[in-house]
Parts: sequence; structure tokens; C-alpha cells
Amino acid sequence: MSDTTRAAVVREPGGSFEVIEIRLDPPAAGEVEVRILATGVCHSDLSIQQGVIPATFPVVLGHEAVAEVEIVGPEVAGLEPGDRVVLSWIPQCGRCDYCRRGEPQLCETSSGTMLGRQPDGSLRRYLPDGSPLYAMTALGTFAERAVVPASAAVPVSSELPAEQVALLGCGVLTGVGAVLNTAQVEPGSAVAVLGVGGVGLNVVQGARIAGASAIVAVDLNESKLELARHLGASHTVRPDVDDPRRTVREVTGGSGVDYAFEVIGRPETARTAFELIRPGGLAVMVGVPDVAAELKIPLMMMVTQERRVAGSLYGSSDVRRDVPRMLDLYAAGELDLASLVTGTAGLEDLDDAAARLAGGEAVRTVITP
Ligand code: COD
Ligand code: ZN
Ligand code: ZN
Repeated sequence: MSDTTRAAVVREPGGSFEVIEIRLDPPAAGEVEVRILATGVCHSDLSIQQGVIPATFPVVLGHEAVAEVEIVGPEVAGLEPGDRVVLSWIPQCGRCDYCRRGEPQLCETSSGTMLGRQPDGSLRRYLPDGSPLYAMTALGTFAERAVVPASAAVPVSSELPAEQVALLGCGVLTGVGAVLNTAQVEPGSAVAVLGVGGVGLNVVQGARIAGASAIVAVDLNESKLELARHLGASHTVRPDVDDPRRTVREVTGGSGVDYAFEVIGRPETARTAFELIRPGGLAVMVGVPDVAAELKIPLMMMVTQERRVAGSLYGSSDVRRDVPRMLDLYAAGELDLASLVTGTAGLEDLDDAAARLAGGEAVRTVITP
């Protein structure tokens, strides 16, 4: 017996957001039904909408949200109706080898949820005619209500501003986590960040929180660089005006940065990240590129200078450990969420919100469905 809810559906790659009543099945074992309170528009939503990141269509996008639990399905412990939760776009099954070895960001269930199915491979959403409807990362938060894996719902205090706390779900965990978990940046480090959008700005503030002594932000967009300075960047570079390699040489006395983060998803800037690090430094790839993209780097420098390259998925986060950690940093005034929210809108405004993100005017537009 399925219910209905309003959701923004994208019917095919390149399609626009169409707000319709969809059918929503009740939560199965290990799932909860939630009401979405606030959900941010992230670049990955655009990448899927435009067909750059592969997905199954028709789809309900949206993967960065805070919600309220309404119905608790069977075999769910620790969640009650009325609980406020941050949603994680990687469920943590707790049972697979990755979850057990403390790498829950690689949880095996995500291979199916990344393609829009629930962890058990089935679907909860249907178009009005009964045909299948997929949900980005098993969340599909561009909707009034969603049925999600209980392991993806992390309880938080309901006293916090929903529009800000929603950003923890993707941008903050991905960006700050890349610094604190993946790279484990030490105090006094020199850091470069290529691309300071919604995720990259969180890499900048993560580097400040880690105690980096120099933070070089690189972006084509002047207003993003201004925000980067506000969040902790010590130097900013527009690569169309100046060469970031020159700035990094000046800042580091010629050697290169200890850590460079690529937060755009392009092979050219990934290569630049490799060129910006010092011997022994680490280049961290955060941006998801086109599926066909390849990185070409001088292998000799990798070996003889011990330059390292690492990928970072979801900031290597363990959401149950890291969401509370981010909220502590927020309470201490170290994590700035308010500056990242550049606008709020409704479900009907998603096409506009997507255009503002693509055009570089928005960092995060937060949708209140
Ligand atoms: N040089 C410098 N800056 C550039 C360039 C360039 N050649 N091209 C674009 N930029 C800047 C833009 O001006 C912008 O400020 C920034 O790069 C990109 O920012 P946003 O706000 O458009 O995008 P984000 O920050 O929301 O997301 C970007 C990612 C690439 C990190 C994102 O799409 C992604 O890949 N996320 C993580 C991967 C993943 O698995 N995602 C799934 C859920 S997010
Ligand atoms: Zn995202
Ligand atoms: Zn798992």
C-alpha cells in the first residue's frame, strides 16, 4: 500500500526538475520514512542531472539534507518518530568488511544505492503510472518525504537551524573530512585548495581548523575567493590571471605545499594539484570527474620525490563519529555554516537554483520542500 508525496523528478539526462506527486512505499526492514526539512543543492546533483555522473532515470535527486523521522520501519533500533536526523549519502551497513575495518565510506551497500536503489536492491518510489523511479544515493531529498536506510539517518539536536545543519550531509563532511580524515593535515602545514565552491570552501575551513599556517585558495570566481578569505584562506589566486604555481612557490619558499586538494573534478586541475605539492607532499582528489577522465602525472616525480596521490570519498567520514564532531566545531564557533547558505527556495525553484550553482552565483541554495 503506497502513499504519495511531492517530489522533483528529472526524467532523463539533461531534463529539468518537474514537481509532481509520486508514489512512496512505506519503510521496509532497516528503513525509516522522513519529512525533509531542508536540503542543499550540491554540484553532484547537477552532474547527475546533466548526465556527467552516471545514474538511473527517472530520478529524484538531492543528497544533502536534514529531516524529521515520521515512521520507523521494522528492525530499526535507536530512532523514534520526531527525531531530527542528518542524512548520509552513504549508508553504513555495519556488517561488510569495509564497515568492520573502519572504512564505512566504502560500505559495500553503496554500489547499489549510488545507482538509485535501496540497499536491498529494491525501489520505494514510483511515478503515478506505477513505473520505477530511482532516488539519488537512496535518499532523493528533493521531495517532501523520503524513505531512507536507517543507517543513513544520524540523530542531531532539533534546536539547530535546519538550513545550516543540512550542509553537514554533503559539503561539510566531504570538505572538512578530506582535511581531517583523509589527509590528516598537521598544524603548521601549507595547503592549496583548487576549486572553492560548496565543497572546496569546507576544505578551506577544515584546513584552518587543522591549524594550517598557509591556505592558498584557487578559483576562477572572485566572489568564491572572497568567501574563501573569510573562511580562512591566507592567499587567493585566479588561475586565469595568475599562475597558482608561482603563488605557491612564493608562499612556501619554493618547495611546494604539504597538501593540495582538487575540488573541481577535472584532470587538468588534478594534475596542477600534483604539481603544487612539495616532495613528500600529498595531492588529494575530492572532485568527481567525468567517468572517462584519466590523470596523467610524471611517474618519476612520484617515485624519486615521494609525491603521493590519494582519493577522498565523502571525506573518508564515519558519519556517526563525524556529524557530532562537526556540530561540536560549529558550537565552538570554528565551523561556519551560515556563510555557506547563499539563498533559500522551494522545490519549484530547483531549475533556478541549479542555474545559480552552475553560473557560480550560489554556494548553497537550501530548499525547504
Ligand atoms: N579552475 C579553478 N576553479 C574552477 C575551475 C578551474 N578550471 N573550474 C571550476 N572551478 C570552480 C568554480 O568556480 C566553483 O567555485 C568550484 O570550482 C566548484 O564548486 P561548485 O560549488 O560548483 O561545486 P561543489 O563544491 O558543490 O561540488 C564540486 C565537487 C566536484 C566536489 C562535487 O561535484 C563532487 O564531485 N563531490 C564529491 C564527489 C561525490 O561522490 N559526490 C557525490 C555526492 S557530492
Ligand atoms: Zn554533494
Ligand atoms: Zn557496510
